[in-house]
Amino acid sequence: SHALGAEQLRDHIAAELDRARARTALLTDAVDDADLMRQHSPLMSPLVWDLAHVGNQEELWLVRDVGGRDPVRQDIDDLYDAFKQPRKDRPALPLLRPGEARTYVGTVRDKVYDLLDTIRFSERPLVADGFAFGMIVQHEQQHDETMLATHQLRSGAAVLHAPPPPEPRAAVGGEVLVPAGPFTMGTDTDPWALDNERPAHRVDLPAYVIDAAPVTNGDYRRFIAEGGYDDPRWWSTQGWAHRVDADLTAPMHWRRDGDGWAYRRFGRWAPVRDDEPVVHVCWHEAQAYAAWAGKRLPTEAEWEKAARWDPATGRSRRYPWGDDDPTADHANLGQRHLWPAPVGAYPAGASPLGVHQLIGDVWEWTSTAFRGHPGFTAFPYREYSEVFFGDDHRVLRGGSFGTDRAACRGTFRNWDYSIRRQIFSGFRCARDARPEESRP
Ligand code: AVJ
Ligand code: FE
Repeated sequence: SHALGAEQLRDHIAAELDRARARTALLTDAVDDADLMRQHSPLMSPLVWDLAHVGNQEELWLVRDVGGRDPVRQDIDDLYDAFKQPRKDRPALPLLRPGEARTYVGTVRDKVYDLLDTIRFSERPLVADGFAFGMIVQHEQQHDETMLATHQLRSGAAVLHAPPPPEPRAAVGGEVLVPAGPFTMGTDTDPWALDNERPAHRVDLPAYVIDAAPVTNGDYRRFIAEGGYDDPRWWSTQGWAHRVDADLTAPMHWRRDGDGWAYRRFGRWAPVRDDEPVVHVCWHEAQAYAAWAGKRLPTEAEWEKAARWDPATGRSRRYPWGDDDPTADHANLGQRHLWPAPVGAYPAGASPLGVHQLIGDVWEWTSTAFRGHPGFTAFPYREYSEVFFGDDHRVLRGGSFGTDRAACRGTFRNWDYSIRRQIFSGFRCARDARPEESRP
């Protein structure tokens, strides 16, 4: 949207706000009021908390800060402050009831449309290129993915429906060599990129090899069958302690089904399909699998070079396929389908070097702890990313089937604790190139 005129930018923002709200409505209208108020897992908020929190952030940033308008509901700020209210305590709070929450988010949104009619996209950094609006669009879409993860944890009959993802259209497998050399990581130019994606900077990497596709259920089943969960050799000290404590034996939502496995997705049991990327594994499981396979997880820089570097021009692009926004042909995004697509389903989304399904399907764990890029400055608030920097969080890249295209690009960074697997997390492996492989 960098080159858009003010009128086009306004239309683009309105369309993106509408698209996010339609998804929020779909996720929150799918269940009854009692279900909206219930906590489906101590890891998650009641859906009605996410709903009003989305409205409250929109009120804080757009109505009050950008617009300078009077508060709509200042009295509820503390209830919907994620830092003041730990997830496990949220169901006991005097939350807005579902009807009140819907009215609240609607009132806030009407004020935002009003503001959008008169706003000048000035040089004030918060509104330049519509940044604050883009931040709020991404915030709502991120909470929509969180709500989708809550639906996945919910017991009871299925309430979400979507067509299955496409079948494979290309034979994809093996590994891809990425030659040694520098590339540009991060961005200065993507107008809605968040603070942690900035600034652009050069990173020089030795030659490495990365899997052409995410690790599949079939691959992962071999790791289980060959005793991967019983052999501390493959696990880090911390990972093994967690494996024992949490009694991990398979990805979350899997159960044995005769000789095979089934997994529960959004209220329905389905046989585990070998050619789909594995999902719902924690960082420790990913790390142990990679060690068992004689490989390792990619660093975040290795992931991004594989996803963005164009060997023909040396330039870093927005996506593996180029600079164009994702379409349904490129990637499995946006809850269009309710699980990862089989490997080979998105040949049009491959990188020039032939790395597939980097965007969409599953968030991919990297070995990297979440920190600021060199030259990082928190914007517009420390609580978006900076307070999470450190060794406790690992970076995930690429987005899942539940990530909207507005909150997903070659530079986008997600993060979580290494024990978390209620998110739509998978991985691919990498390794150092052997000397005979890296010689031109
Ligand atoms: C970037 C997905 C880790 O959900 O905690 C939502 C996004 N930040 N509200 C999260 C976010 C504030 C964040 N993640
Ligand atoms: Fe939030």
